[in-house]
Amino acid sequence: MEMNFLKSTSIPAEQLTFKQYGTTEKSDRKIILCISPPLEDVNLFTGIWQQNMGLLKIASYLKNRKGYKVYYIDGLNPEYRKDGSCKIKRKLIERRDIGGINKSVYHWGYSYDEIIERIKNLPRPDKVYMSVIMTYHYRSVFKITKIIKKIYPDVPVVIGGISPTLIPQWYNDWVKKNGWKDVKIIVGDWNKGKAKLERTDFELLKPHIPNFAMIASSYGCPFRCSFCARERLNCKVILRRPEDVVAEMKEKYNRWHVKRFYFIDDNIAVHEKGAHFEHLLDLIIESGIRFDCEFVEGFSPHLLTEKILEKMHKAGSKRMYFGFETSDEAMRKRFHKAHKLEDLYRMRKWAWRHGFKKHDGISFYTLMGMPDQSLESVVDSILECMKFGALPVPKEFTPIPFTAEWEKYGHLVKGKDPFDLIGDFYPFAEYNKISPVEYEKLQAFVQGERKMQSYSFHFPKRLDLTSSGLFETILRKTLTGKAKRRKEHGKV
Ligand code: B12
Ligand code: SF4
Repeated sequence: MEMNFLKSTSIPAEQLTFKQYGTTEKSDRKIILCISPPLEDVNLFTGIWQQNMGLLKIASYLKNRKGYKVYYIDGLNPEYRKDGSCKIKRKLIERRDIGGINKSVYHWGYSYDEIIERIKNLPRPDKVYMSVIMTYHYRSVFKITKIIKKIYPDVPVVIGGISPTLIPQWYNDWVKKNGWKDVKIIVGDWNKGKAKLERTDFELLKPHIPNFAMIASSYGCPFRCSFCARERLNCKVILRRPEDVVAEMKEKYNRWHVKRFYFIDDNIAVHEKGAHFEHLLDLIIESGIRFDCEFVEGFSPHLLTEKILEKMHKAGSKRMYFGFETSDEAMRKRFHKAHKLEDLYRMRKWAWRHGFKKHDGISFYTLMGMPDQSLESVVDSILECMKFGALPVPKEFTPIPFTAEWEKYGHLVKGKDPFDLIGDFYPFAEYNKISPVEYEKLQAFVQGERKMQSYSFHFPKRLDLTSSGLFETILRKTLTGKAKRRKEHGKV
């Protein structure tokens, strides 16, 4: 694949030399340039949860412990607003026809021209560090590496993070093809996981200081869900001292006015039989600061106790997230989910008792578009979430190497470009013989349902639930089946 992206930039490639760019500022300290790239994707979780925490922690470590001069470019260039929202600029770069539906692919964040500008306005680095999270976000890293190699041919580049850890071959083949000897692809943790204990230093993000922070008090989980790459990524359990986590929160609150924290622990309640989590919650409550804490990566419900739920709400958590995944018993077994449906019902009773709201107080992630997963099974899962009183959050499946699902189904996508495996493209729709249109109708139905519950009576216009389409027929059949079963069991 020939990268001709430089043609589209206004600065001619031959002008991209170190002599022209890079300020003359001299430093006796080692200079590291960290770049979190802009992203090419269909949908981004814009506004929230977009912080390359891995790279930011490494940058913070190098700056604060090693004393290096560190520059950090956040390629998404988020614009944080006073009302707590955030905007990320996007530009349409491609339209794809996915089985009859049009999907728009956007470039999110700085343009490559702007990245070049940013780089050239900083001192010449001794080393460049780059990191990327999602496997399918590799494209902008490739482009930026080419840019750096044009500007500074002799500056080593190190690329790490979750994406190269999961698809190292893809990266190594590309480095080899370009003949670079000093572009290194690193698999796994940086420096044996030391940076994971580090606080993120928002000074590095100046002048765009975020109005939220991603944070983790622990890494690792003993379970083995079939679609999750946790074992490859966080094979060791690493716990931060809760005192240090809360000290980081206070520091961010006092210095940067950050109140909102997104905890991304793999499975926070599993460590020390819940004592780690409880201790953390106690300290947050004792701090006396009204933080907003969201534990977005979900919990195993069987590990939660009533006491934990009560403390979570007191510690500023308004919403709970669970990996519900499916209502289908056979699928639940396939996923190796550790919890049972009764665990969720027990947890719900406590959650509602202690202040979590019905419907939008509990969110259930559910999987869709997996190979050998019927549409009936997905529809039933969504309806079960609604019946439960939870907000369904259907997640389009993206296959991940080093997982049990990949072992079984990876051959179906072997040799494909990781970019084409974005969940929004429904990579297994053809194999499942389900048109992407049906999955989109399901998403539209859920969105309409959500709006009805929380805001207004708006239903997606393109969805006519009386039509004879596959999704509509399955929805009606599942609803009738459920009503019949309820009647048989004597419930109205
Ligand atoms: C936080 C998170 C999110 C967040 C935000 C991600 C973000 N900031 O952009 C949210 C909730 C939005 C999210 C969404 C999704 N996520 Co997610 N997410 C994670 C999670 C839990 C943690 C990542 C993290 O920050 N870790 C903490 C930091 C400290 O660790 P780290 O990044 O690995 O960094 C270390 C090393 O990688 C290395 N390193 C990092 N950078 C560098 C650089 C250099 C130079 C070097 C040498 C080393 C190095 O050293 C670091 C310190 O030790 C991971 C799972 C996991 N446990 O890692 C899944 C994970 C990345 N997500 C995954 C998935 C599937 C998704 C979704 C597609 C789910 C869906 N179907 O909607 C969406 C897609 C969103 C999108 N389009 O961006 C998959 C990966 C999918 C893939 N194909 O790549 C993962 C692996 C979970 C899984 N199922 O196994 N996610
Ligand atoms: S419980 Fe969560 S973190 Fe643990 S293996 Fe399952 S999905 Fe991954």
